[in-house]
Amino acid sequence: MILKEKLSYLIPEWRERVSLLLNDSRDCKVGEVTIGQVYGGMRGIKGLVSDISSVDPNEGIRLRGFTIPELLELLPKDKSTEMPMVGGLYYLLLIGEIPSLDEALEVEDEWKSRWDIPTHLSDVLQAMPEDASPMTLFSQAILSLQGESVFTKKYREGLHKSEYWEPMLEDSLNLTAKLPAIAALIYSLKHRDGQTEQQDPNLDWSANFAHMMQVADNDYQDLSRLYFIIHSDHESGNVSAHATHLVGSTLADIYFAASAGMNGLSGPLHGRANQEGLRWLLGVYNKYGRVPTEGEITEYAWNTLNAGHVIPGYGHAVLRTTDPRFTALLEFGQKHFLDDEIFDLARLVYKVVPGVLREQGKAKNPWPNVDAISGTLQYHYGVDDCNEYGSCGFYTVLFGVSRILGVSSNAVWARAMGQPLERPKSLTTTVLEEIASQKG
Ligand code: HAX
Repeated sequence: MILKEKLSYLIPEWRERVSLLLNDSRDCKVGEVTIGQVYGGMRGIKGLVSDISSVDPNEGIRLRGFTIPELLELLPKDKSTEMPMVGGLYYLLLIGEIPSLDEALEVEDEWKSRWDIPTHLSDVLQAMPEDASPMTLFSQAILSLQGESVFTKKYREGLHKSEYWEPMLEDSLNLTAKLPAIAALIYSLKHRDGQTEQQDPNLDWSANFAHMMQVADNDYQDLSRLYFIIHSDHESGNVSAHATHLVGSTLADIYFAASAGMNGLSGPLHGRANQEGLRWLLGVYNKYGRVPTEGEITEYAWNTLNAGHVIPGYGHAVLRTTDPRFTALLEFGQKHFLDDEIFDLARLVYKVVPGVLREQGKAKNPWPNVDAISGTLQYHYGVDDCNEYGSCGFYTVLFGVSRILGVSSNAVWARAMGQPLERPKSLTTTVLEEIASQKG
């Protein structure tokens, strides 16, 4: 298998590189920690490693060194598609190089050989109560596959530490292969009759998802490719990535680790901001029964802030500029949607809300993140976040499908590099007060 071959070649070099770094410079300081950071969600503390992606506050995400526009141009595409294949992205995340078309297709084929979901998974999801959120189903679906973990089986058999990454790669491929079918099944259980289309071996991973979702417009295939590429990784300190890594650091397999990550993604300050973002837009729209004026949006935004709520989709813990993932989706919509009032509203909100947040003066970043717009694109194609019984969260499942590409790539490398159990130190407030008084 191509990924295993390439990784077998790369991993020894990386082990040597890191071992040299640690031997020569173990005590070299990378920063200092303030009491504000200890009490402030560890914002900005440099304490994690990822060579797979990094976020610059003023530029945004780079995946393996490539910006989003670069990825969309360089990753291999099939002749008839506007957006690249996600198989190529997964190759890039794992191997660190842009693949050839054949290499991307090999990953796609690898997924096809592993994409069947077991009957018990559907049974588990069907048994969930009606009001269970789609994210609950998603997390359960992942956990329900845990019994198949090759890593856990090999670990029990006594696998040598240096080989841990191999079954981790197997598990990651097995899990990622099944994600489109799992997401489509969840959608069908929540919004239709619980049945999904058969997967089509002539389609790539994302197009198969669009096919199983039964979205008639072919552009949805390209939106799916774009969506799954841009949400895949956002360095390692965000909650879904960090939770996955934290749980994985105990040598839990990818099913336990990714499920934990998805539980983290479900919060409204993180992945659920995509449903909150659309809900906020629909709230403004429904209040006026039309696309409101800039003045009306300003008033609505102030009402949100004055009620003690956040404006979903705006602000970020790291970014200090418009999120390039937002821009990529904006450009897609501008190209494909001639007439869509909710999408137009999201564009208008982008003109207004940064000024409101600046005037309020609290948010360090008044600019939109990806969640300010992503829901409008799903909504355009008739994919809903909530069903008629008020069970909401499908958009976050879509975010999760993509995020598992990133966290599983990181998990393979974490095993390859022997990253240890994560265990930072906590302090009492009394100790912090003592430190503060000593420093004067
Ligand atoms: N609306 C209103 N207030 C906001 C705000 C927003 N969009 N963004 C930040 N603030 C407020 C914070 O709540 C905080 O207020 P308090 O001092 O009263 O606690 C203050 O501004 C300073 O916050 P910050 O330092 O700028 O931001 P944080 O790093 O603490 O938080 C968040 C980053 C993303 C959580 C924050 O900007 C937010 O809540 N945004 C809205 C929710 C959202 O869009 N989340 C998705 C983020 C991207 C992501 O992870 N996607 O999955």
